[in-house]
Amino acid sequence: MQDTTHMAPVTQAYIDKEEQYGAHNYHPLPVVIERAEGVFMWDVEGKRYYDFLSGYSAVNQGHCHPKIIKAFIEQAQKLTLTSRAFHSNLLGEYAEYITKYFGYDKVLPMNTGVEAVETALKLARRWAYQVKGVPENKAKIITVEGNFHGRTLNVISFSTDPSARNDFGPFMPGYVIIPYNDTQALEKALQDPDVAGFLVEPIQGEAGVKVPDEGYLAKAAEMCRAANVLFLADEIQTGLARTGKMLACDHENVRPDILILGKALSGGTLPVSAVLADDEIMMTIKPGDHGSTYGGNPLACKVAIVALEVLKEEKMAENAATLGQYFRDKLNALHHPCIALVRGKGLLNAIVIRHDNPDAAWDLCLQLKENGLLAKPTHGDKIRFAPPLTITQEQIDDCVAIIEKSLQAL
Ligand code: IF1
Repeated sequence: MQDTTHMAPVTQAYIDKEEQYGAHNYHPLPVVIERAEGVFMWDVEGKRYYDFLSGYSAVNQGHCHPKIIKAFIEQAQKLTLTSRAFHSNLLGEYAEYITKYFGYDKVLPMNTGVEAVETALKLARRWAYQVKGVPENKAKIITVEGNFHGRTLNVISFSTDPSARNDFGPFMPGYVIIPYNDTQALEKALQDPDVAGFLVEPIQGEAGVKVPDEGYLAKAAEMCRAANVLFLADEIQTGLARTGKMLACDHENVRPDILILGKALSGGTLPVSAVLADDEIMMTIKPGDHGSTYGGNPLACKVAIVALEVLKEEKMAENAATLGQYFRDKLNALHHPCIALVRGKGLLNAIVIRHDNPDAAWDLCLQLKENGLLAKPTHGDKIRFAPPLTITQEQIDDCVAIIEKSLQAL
């Protein structure tokens, strides 16, 4: 897409250097950020923006949350990594804290989201062979169209997005792909006795914030239980208060057999992810069967405890629920011809742009940037709006005014 804006020299210099020496695996908005705090980011020219992407939901607690940063600095000056070859004084404390926080027997700590997804898939297969009794190498995982779970070769093996798969083959077998939000398709797929698990995002983030029908998750979980198949919830983006509940599954009182967390688990400071499950599943992993250099490192443990604490202390799920509804109502009240649809839950929202210009969503994001709000299109005609959960009603009003002003310029 051609950028129509001419960047100031200081910004352009940063962009040029990145282009020269960095892989071109992204197409960022032409803005160079050098500082952030709470809901705000400042670029190298000192201009302030509202952050409506929140690091893809990794900074739910707001940028550089003072309590999280304080814990980070104190721990970083003491002990950052022991590896799992030795115990640390923090892993037990963290494991107890997070398992009690979400109500599971055990946690397997990892780093990035996709590592947690890979871990969950390995756990489901291991459980299928050792507990369910699926024949060796026959375990299958059911997944859905439009899924996004990360970028490793195994995970893109079941992606339905050509740009995520093209020229990366060959792919991992053992995945069955069914339509999202379709319990009849799930019912059929569950008839296969070799199915180990069903992996699903409670709301599909990358697909453009696709919210399934009310009751879909509960029905799916019930059908999995009846078929002795594990329900794996990828809450890496929807979890940790983003959708107005601590977990998106909480909206339907669904308790996943395997819960996958990431992103905001560290409040945007370093990669921290986690897989939670009960002993029947988790204890199929024996010493040496799985691990990672940084998984469960003391710095991550300390930061994750505080990142989880502040979600509750500052009632971020409640704020997301209230202000998310307020935000959607105000967008709908614009009755703007370019807004075909507003959808989302809590503060995970998106608009679908209606415009004959195929680059309309991108152009709108450039206008929003000019007017002091940063957001990014996903899959062409959708723009995700996901500010930190610390945002206030006054700031939402300010941002809706920016969105309205920017739409006029389309
Ligand atoms: C990119 C968006 C994409 C995720 C869910 C696992 C992962 C993600 C539900 C993997 C990561 C990030 C990755 C980033 C853009 C962003 C993203 F939906 F959040 F916008 F791609 F879909 N499950 N999502 O959303 O976690 O390994 O990245 O820590 O890859 O471009 P990760």
